[in-house]
Amino acid sequence: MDDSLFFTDSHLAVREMVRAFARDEVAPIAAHHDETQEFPWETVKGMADLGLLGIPWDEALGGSGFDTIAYMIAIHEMAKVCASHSITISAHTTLGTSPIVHFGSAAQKARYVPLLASGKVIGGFGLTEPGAGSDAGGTRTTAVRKGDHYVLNGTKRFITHGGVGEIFLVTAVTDATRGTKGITSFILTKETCNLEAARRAGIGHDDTLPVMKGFRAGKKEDKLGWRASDTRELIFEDVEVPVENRLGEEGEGFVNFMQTLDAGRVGVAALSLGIAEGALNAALQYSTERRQFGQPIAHFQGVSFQLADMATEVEAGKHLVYHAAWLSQQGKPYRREASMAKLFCSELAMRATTKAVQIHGGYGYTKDYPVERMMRDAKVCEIGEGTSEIQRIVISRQMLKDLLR
Ligand code: COS
Repeated sequence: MDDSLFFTDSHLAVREMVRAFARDEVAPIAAHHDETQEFPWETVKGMADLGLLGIPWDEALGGSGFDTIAYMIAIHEMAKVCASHSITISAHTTLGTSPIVHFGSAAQKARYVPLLASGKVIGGFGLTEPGAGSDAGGTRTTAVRKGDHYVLNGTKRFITHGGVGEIFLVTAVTDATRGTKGITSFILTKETCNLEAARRAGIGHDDTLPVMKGFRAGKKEDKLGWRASDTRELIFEDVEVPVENRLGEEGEGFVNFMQTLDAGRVGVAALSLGIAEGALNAALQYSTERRQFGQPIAHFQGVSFQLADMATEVEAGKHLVYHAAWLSQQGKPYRREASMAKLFCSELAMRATTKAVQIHGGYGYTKDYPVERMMRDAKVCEIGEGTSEIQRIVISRQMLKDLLR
């Protein structure tokens, strides 16, 4: 894709900055954090210092004042090197901050967005529950109004930043008779689970945020991929949440969260594209160095055709991702395009990383090369923020709606 199709000089400057940080700071530690599952506080602090945790928000709110395309560039570039760092940017920004930016009151924006946009505090989004995954409307968490507060009870599952985060947007049922229109969203706060590491890194904690009694992180997931990203349960036991922490009106939570996921899906598409491109770059490089039968393996058509297929699909993925980001930036409808980009790029990430491991042969199956991590990191892209099956539902429903209009 020619850079000038979607990118300006300032986009290219963001790309160079993220590329350099990913190469110099993230690449050397990615395998270690994948192995240990430790949250990479130091490099997350580095990302915050570069403004990568608030890229699309106004400077008045503490953001970097860039646009959606710049934001997607950062996710894409970071994922070429480390998917866990990339999902930290995406989950924190779209899932953990954008609902406040888009649906919050002026007071809520002023209170929470500067903390999140600067990266001082890590944010998260609590939608998924043990019994409500693809069926997001099947939420069982309840919020009962009692005077000037609500009382929340329930459990969320697979929540990115569940342990390390302090600010969360969560859904709960306020009126069980109204289906998805009885779901409301709230802003909840707690203390990070690793205060010592947060203090050491100088990020991830704010003393002025209330620690809500009964709100805590649960079990940390031991995952196949995205292992440096913190994924946990969130547990609510009679948590008293002030009415001023309700996000929007009662009953608006489901639609607000669905709109948030539309944006999140472009982010996961950009992340998937980054993994695929990272795998392509690694395979291309390796195929020129590895010699068998007296020549570099890139000279065998069995290898070079696979590289050609990967490069063609990466190119197609770029058009889908940046077109969806451009539509969103222009304020045009983009739900269908977001799902198409997510569906194509997440499945591409699996195909490309599998091919990259194959091209590396036995070495690709070891931790001596990053492609095995990339292959593990790719799988969840077909699952998180809506499975491939859900994307097909969203796309086909939209097509039928357009036909019957
Ligand atoms: N933007 C705005 N409104 C939306 C919307 C969106 N993206 N998606 C749904 N809505 C609205 C619908 O228009 C409908 O409103 P009306 O009744 O006024 O028409 C309402 O929300 C309910 O929608 P729908 O009937 O389509 O809900 P379903 O229960 O059938 O669920 C799917 C729709 C399956 C698409 C939804 O549950 C979904 O996306 N599930 C996957 C959840 C997910 O991605 N989880 C991963 C979280 S990881 S962070």
